[in-house]
Amino acid sequence: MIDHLVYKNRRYHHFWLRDNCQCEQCRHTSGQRLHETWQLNFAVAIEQINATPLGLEILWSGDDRHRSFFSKQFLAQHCYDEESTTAQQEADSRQLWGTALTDNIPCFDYLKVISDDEEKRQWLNSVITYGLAKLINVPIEPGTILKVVGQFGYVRTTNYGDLFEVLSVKKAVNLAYTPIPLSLHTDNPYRNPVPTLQLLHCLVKADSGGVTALADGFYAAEILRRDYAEAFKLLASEKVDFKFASENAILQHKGCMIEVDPGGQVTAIRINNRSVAAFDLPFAKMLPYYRAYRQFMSILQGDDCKVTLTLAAGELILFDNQRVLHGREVQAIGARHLQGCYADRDGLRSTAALLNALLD
Ligand code: OGA
Ligand code: NM2
Ligand code: ZN
Ligand code: ZN
Repeated sequence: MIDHLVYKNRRYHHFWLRDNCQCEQCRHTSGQRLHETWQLNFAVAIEQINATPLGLEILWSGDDRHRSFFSKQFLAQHCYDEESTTAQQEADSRQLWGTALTDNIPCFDYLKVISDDEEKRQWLNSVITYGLAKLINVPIEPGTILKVVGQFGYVRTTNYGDLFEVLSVKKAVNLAYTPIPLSLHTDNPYRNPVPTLQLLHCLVKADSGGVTALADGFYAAEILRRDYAEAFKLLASEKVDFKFASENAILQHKGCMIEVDPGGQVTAIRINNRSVAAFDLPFAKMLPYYRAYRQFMSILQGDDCKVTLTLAAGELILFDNQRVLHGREVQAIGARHLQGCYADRDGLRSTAALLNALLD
């Protein structure tokens, strides 16, 4: 039995077409589906088909004699008869980067971003493409970081607050709140879900030290996959535990240091030397896992991946916390004050999509 048709050299299953009927019985004015996919006749057949200059008209056989119309634009947009998947397209739109980005970090002016939609769109699209962008001329008024988040989305409040003060304090609950250097990491891997975006805003720069390190974890993961395939496999398949505990929070989550989707695309990185718990792996995998972890860290911290910069007062970085690792190098001398804040990708992508639709 024939279960599909061919239109402009692409195959479309009859059932897929019936399910995606755009008529007013099948779609609410909001665009949302009205019929229940699981209740449609799986053996649906076509009685009559008409190719017009605008698209395809179909009369379905059987009792309901339903009529569908598919515009040629709709069919072109949804030609699933191809190798490339949505995940692949998403990965293709990313620009992986290494140390060469040092002098080319996407950089925008706060005042332009808040007053010009085109500038804002480029800022947000940079975060989607590179996983990070820098803002300059951000007022050093405490709390401004919340206004920056308000430009594209919503604050992700955690046990650290709406925003957190990165300052050296006496009784620190986290190494963050000491002057100690921090190797490249992603924040909060002990949380599920992990905050997908992070912002760091410099209010006061240290007299010396307090250097910011950044690395594209997806780029480093591809180097590991190419040069140490077994190591990549271990980090992408064995879960380890991450933990954080203080007076007001007990957090724990198990995850892979490199997360991949079923198609093999890297989707997230979880690295945090401070908070990864004692490895609890099968005996035979313990040393190979350590070796793999060390290899990945040396790639990340090495000369090919890492970018360093010292944030000046009024500078802010916004980055994807599941892709771009950050760290702090060289013990800070003198007062240093950053404000940090978490947010999520969905809000940023939504704002970028609205601006892209408006300005294209
Ligand atoms: C942190 C952190 C960065 C810095 O606290 O997790 O990455 O520059 N801080 O202090
Ligand atoms: N702070 C800065 O994920 C981490 O524990 C990194 C987070 C305390 C909010 C530090
Ligand atoms: Zn219909
Ligand atoms: Zn951090």
